[in-house]
Amino acid sequence: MPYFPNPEEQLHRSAKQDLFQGTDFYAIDDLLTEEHILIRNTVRDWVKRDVSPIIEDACQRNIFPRHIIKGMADVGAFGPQLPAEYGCGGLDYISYGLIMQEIERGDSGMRSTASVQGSLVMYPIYKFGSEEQRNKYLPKLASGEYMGCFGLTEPDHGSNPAGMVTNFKDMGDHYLLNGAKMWISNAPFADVAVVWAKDENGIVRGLIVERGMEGFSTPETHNKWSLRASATGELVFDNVKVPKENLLPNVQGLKGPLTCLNSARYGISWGVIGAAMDCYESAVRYSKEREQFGRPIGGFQLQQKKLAEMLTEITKAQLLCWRLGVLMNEGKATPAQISLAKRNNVDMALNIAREARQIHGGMGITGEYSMMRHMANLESVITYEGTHDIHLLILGMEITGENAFA
Ligand code: TGC
Ligand code: FAD
Repeated sequence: MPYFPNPEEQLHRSAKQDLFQGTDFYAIDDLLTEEHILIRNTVRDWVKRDVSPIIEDACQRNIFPRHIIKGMADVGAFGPQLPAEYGCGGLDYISYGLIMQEIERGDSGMRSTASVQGSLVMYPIYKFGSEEQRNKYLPKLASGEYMGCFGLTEPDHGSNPAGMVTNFKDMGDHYLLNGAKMWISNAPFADVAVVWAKDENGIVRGLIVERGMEGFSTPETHNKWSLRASATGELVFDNVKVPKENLLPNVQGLKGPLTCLNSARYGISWGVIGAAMDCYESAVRYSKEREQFGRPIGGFQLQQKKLAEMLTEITKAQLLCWRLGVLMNEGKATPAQISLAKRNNVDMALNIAREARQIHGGMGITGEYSMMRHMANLESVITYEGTHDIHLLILGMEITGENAFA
């Protein structure tokens, strides 16, 4: 993937007008503040201007459009929910959700870049890092000067991260890190990696690994059919000497990475509503324009059923997210509540992408429309940050008290 250097002019800018309006059947805007709406509209305008025209070409050609990082930082997509004193947004969780929604409306891969940076790299440094680490990394990550990635998954440990084998030894004046991580978003270009590894007592700890450290490499993962505008790779640690000051001091155990996932999974719950709305609105327009048997296909009951069910599911997902956002703001949201929203909303968006694709007939499989791209992207989204099955089991444990993982 030619993600770097990636001059903007390499990408074809489509002249097709982006007609997205935003779906709001239950006047959910009335539940938002003026600031929320301003933030959402700012990101929506940016996506229309800078993402929509290039995203189809970037995906088709498997290019991460690196030039948009600055714009993403300028609209406040990196760590919007973290304190302003570190150069972050100082916003609430509903603002964060709305930002993710608008970016994923453009493309799930773009939202991935923002989610990883904000929830999986900046958040752990803020929550579990020392004051020195916060001051060193957060302002640069917020501005996009540094990009980060999050290494939890390993080749043999995906759903079960507790089994990880990546480890580090205390060598007196530094740590020696060995192992490998797989399926890591942003890895091929990241400046810093938040890496979860076991210490000599088998306790999971977080380390900040920087590009350029000897023995650290980030080979890219090729031939993806999904998230083609997002760069994915491995993190390989071959006797990497990590300075002691790069250990995150304030967390031990698997709850460290899982706490970060709560924030990222929450963002995904909102993000996928964006992808679903994009597919739904496109299907509504097409159903009014496309005529068969002498009338618009939107006049046929079968197509109306599809559209009515899409609108119903989007509206339910929006209400779910809004309420979850309030609970997040109050510090009351539980991991199981977040699992329910991530699981429900991703599945909802994937179903809508499939149905909307059908409404577009043969045209639906082309890059003229966004559904096929959203559909392929959402196959990753339903797998990462905990698979659809894993979130069901988390809910099952919450309901019954029985742990199906053990
Ligand atoms: P278990 O024994 O249940 O828990 C271990 C410790 O963690 C605590 N805990 C949590 N803490 C905070 N938030 C949560 N959601 C938590 N869930 C559990 C728990 O209380 C315990 O704490 P302590 O103090 O007692 O030690 O753990 P388990 O080994 O049985 O596993 C549980 C399971 C399967 C639910 C969990 O491991 C899991 O969620 N697996 C899915 C893995 C996953 O989501 N990986 C994501 C990788 S990152 C990624 O995909 C990024 S994609 C980004 C993008 O591109 O957008
Ligand atoms: P497995 O865990 O092997 O699961 C395979 C199947 O078995 C799934 O259907 C699963 O639901 C099922 N299964 C597993 N255990 C059980 C069980 N106990 N009961 C019932 N069914 C079960 N990881 C990171 O750390 N950082 C990243 O930035 C990151 N980015 C990613 C980007 C992409 C594009 C993708 C595809 C993945 C990314 N991941 C990342 C990894 C992702 O989190 C894992 O793929 C995911 O957690 C699933 O792990 P796995 O692929 O090993 O599947």
